[in-house]
Amino acid sequence: MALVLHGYRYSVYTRIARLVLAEKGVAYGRVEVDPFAADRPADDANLHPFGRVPTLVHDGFVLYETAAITRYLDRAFAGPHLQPAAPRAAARMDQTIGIVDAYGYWPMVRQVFAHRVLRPAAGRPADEAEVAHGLAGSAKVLAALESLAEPHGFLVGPDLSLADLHVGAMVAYLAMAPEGLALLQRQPRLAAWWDTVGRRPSFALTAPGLPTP
Ligand SMILES: N[C@@H](CCC(=O)N[C@@H](CS)C(=O)NCC(=O)O)C(=O)O
Repeated sequence: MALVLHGYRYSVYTRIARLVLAEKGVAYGRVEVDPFAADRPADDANLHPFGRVPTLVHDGFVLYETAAITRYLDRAFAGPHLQPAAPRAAARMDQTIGIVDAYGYWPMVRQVFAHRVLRPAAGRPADEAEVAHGLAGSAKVLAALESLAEPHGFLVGPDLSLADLHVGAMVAYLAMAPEGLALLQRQPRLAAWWDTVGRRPSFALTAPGLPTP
C-alpha cells in the first residue's frame, strides 16, 4: 500500500490532510511541493490542474481538493470515524467546512497570517491594508462559526469531526497574529473550543514552524 501526500510545509490545506492522517493513525509518505515556486517541476504541477496543493496519491488513485481528500481518508482507513452519521450533524460539518473554504481561507490565512506573521518572519514586506481587510473578513467568519458551534465539546457534536480539523488549521494560523487571537477571544464558544482542540497531539505533530529570513 502506497499512500503519499504531495503538499507544502506552510500550506494550511496540506496541514488539514495531515491532521486527519494523524488523528486516524495512518502512515504515509510526503513529497514537498512549493506551489508558489516559479520553477515547479512539471510532474508535480501535472498532479493538480489548478497548480495547488495538496494532492493525495493512494496506490495510483490521484485525488485533489482537501475536502474530498479528508472524506476519502476517513472512509478508506480504519481509526476513529471523523464524519457524524446523523444527517443534521453531517450537514453542519459540511456547512462549517464550506464556510471556511469559501469565506475564511483568504482573510484568515492569505491576508492576516501571511501579512502579519509569515512574510515578516521570512523578511519579506507585508501590506497593512491586507491585514486590515483580512481582520474584517475573519471577524465575519468567526461570528458565523460562533453562531453554529455547539456550546460545549467539538464544533458539530460530542465527537471530533473533520470540521474541527479543517477549521482548526485555519484558526491556528489566524491566532498566531495578535489581532487574530483577539478576534477569536471575542467569540466565547470558539475560544473555548480552540483552547481544547488546539492542544491535541495532532496539532503539535503537524505544526509547520515559520521560515527564517
Ligand atoms: N480548493 C483547494 C485549495 C488548495 C489551496 O488553495 N492550496 C494553497 C496552499 S494552502 C495553494 O496551493 N496555493 C497556491 C496558489 O495560490 O497559487 C483545496 O481544497 O485543496
